[in-house]
Amino acid sequence: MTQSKITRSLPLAFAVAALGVGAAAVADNPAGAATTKSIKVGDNFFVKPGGGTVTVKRGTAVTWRWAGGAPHNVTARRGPARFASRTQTRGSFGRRFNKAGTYSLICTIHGSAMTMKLRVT
Ligand SMILES: [Cu+2]
Repeated sequence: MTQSKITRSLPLAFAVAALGVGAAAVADNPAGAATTKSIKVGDNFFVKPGGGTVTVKRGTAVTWRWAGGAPHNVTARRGPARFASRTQTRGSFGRRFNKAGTYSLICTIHGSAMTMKLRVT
């Protein structure tokens, strides 16, 4: 009885949390395109082995999440803005992208072996 009540209430809790995030994002972006995107930081790649391109809409809050054990960073070498995370072995780094354009990102520890592109449309 108690067990099934807990199980049923969990999806509602997630839905409420998602609504809260959505409301905050919309406030930052009246155009209504705001969303979130999570990108994996592995050993030694972004997204997936071989890297890749991730496309998001303007206003998206992108979060890179460290999933491996080696030290990495997220550094923008080209694009509408420059930014860099700390070099870290765990945790995350987040940034909201409000300008359209393509960012060339690299981990400065692993160089050309660890790159990705982020397209903001
Ligand atoms: Cu790296």
